[in-house]
Amino acid sequence: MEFETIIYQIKTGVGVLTLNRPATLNSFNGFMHEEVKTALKDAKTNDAVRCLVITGEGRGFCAGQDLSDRAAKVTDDGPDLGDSIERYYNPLIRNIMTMEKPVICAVNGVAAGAGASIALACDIVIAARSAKFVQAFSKIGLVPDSGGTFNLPRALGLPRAKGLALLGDKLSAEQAEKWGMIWQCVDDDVLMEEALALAERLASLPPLGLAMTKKLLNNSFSTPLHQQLEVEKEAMRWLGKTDDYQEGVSAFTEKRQAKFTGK
Ligand code: T3D
Repeated sequence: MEFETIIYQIKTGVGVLTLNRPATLNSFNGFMHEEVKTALKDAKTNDAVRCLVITGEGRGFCAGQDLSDRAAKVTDDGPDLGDSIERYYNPLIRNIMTMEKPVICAVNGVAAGAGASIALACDIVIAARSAKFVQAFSKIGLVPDSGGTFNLPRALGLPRAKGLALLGDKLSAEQAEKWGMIWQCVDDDVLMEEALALAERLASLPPLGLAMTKKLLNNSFSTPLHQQLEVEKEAMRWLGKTDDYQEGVSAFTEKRQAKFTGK
């Protein structure tokens, strides 16, 4: 598929979506939102994609909204940012968090504003040692959007989420790993190699089980225990009848590599 503001490629079960507006640290304009939406739709529906990696071109991952689009006052009372959030950012986060496939964020450089929120919305975040996470919103009088106020305290707990969101300080990838906000921090030159290795591992695992695991974990913070136990039970009942469960058990007992089909 041909795009102008992103690169989207599929190889060995893995889709790689690269944000590609490096001159503005891959910040979002409306056109890039549309192209990302198209790529995410393909990743969601295309059987050739069993895991998606999102990364950025150049020295940044994503600096959130392109602020040059916001510099001019479009109306006397200012722009309707709620409209932009409803049209672009909220669907983007829903598309990532509800995709029935694992999404890895390979944070190659600074992730600021909605860029940081996108990383937090992904299932596994692996970051280059030089990368930074910045809750840039407070410096321009906004709130952490794109699920930031939801995912940041869940990843870090309230005290650290509040410190980062109110101060807008840069958080290094190393500190983010120490605090448990991301899965792993790796040397810059091996970031994509490591991200793709993780993605290929995930692409070879049973898709239905992974999709259900993601869903249950994402919902767990807003579900009471008795209900979560019921949901787990029903998931096990359903997954136990899949071909992939049979294949997994057979491969284990026969001491061979399993081959999962997603059925
Ligand atoms: O509006 C809506 O639709 C509502 C939704 C909002 C969602 C949001 O994301 S709000 C938050 C928007 N983002 C920011 O506030 C971040 C702004 N950027 C920064 O604070 C810094 O650039 C960084 C901390 C990300 C990186 O700093 P640094 O020193 O490494 O790089 P730099 O020199 O500031 O930036 C490099 C270039 O990218 C520079 O352009 P130049 O001077 O080389 O021509 C800079 O202007 C440009 N750039 C960086 N971020 C943005 C940007 N251009 C447009 N929009 C940006 N967000």
